[in-house]
Amino acid sequence: MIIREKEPANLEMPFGTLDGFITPNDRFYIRSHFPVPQIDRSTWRLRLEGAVESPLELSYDDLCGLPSTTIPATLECAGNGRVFLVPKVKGTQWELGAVGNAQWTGVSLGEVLRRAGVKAGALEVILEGADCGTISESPKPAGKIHYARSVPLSKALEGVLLALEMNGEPLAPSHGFPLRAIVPGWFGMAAVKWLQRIVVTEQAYNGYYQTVDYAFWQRDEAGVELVPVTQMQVKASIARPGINEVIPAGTEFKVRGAAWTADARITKVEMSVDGGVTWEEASLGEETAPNCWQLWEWNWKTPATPGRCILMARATDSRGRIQPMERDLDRGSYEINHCLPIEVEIR
Ligand SMILES: Nc1nc2c(c(=O)[nH]1)N[C@H]1C(S)=C(S)[C@@H](COP(=O)(O)O)O[C@H]1N2
Ligand SMILES: [Mo]
Repeated sequence: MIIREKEPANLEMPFGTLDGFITPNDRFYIRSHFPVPQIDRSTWRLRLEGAVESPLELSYDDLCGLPSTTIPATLECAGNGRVFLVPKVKGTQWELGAVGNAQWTGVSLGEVLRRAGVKAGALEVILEGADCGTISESPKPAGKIHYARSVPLSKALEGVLLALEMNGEPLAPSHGFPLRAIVPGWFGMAAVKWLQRIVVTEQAYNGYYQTVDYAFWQRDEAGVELVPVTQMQVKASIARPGINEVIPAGTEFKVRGAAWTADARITKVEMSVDGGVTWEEASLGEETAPNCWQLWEWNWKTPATPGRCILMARATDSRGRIQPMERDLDRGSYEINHCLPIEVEIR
């Protein structure tokens, strides 16, 4: 793993090691804002409160006793690829490896909400982690805050998982033990780790991590609005070759990577070796699942003459969304899905 920050641990998967549909736990990126909270499984409780008929308090064993499901889902940090942005923006300088795909096992959030009985006026569900700390840059609240994010009630009732296990093992402390949320199709920031409290609210939630942090500018009839980052954007990423890799001239090289989107299928991945002038279609891997990446590969006949070469991948999804060539500046330091140039050397 590549260390982007030592404490709290922010670790990136060396993306060139991508070699299967499922990312092994020890190669799954870690993104934490605060130190890992100390949690004792036997005294830990998940509280569910707010606009519900009967608030709940569930222990680890209570959750293990509820009906369980397993779903694969890809998590991508909303800042993945940030190191490619020019001029440089603040935030963890991820290269390509702040993304992974795992099997998540746990209880549906909808199931737990139905047990508590959601009141008629409910609008959103806030997910709060046990981790907390102070924010260093303004604007910032005074003192310590917990990491928290919300999802709309409709999403919370359908398709959010309260995960106890990752790839068949109890969650590691760094990945949110004992319990985390998985919001398939959304960027990683929604997948709140170390869950301790779920609050059903009748108002839109405007917490730190969806207003000041993890928000971007959206343009519509209303003008320009600051909105929370939610869905992952269509994207193909090149795992091999790596940046500045030296590749023999006049040979065949297997270019490999992964592509993903949200609430749609990847229908096409194209490759360009001339900086985006001409494109050729890559072949897509067999393994697919909703809101998961899909592996792809493309056989490259490398140039006969030595020199520099710029590779780019471009994904299209079943909703007709195509990766843009240019960076959308309204997205600030998030949602980096324009075609990224991977420069290599032919020798
Ligand atoms: N409680 C809590 N949950 C959190 C975070 C955090 O700092 N605290 N980081 C979020 C972000 S920004 C990402 S990208 C994912 C990363 O999950 P991972 O560390 O298991 O890969 O967790 C999310 N959940
Ligand atoms: Mo993230």
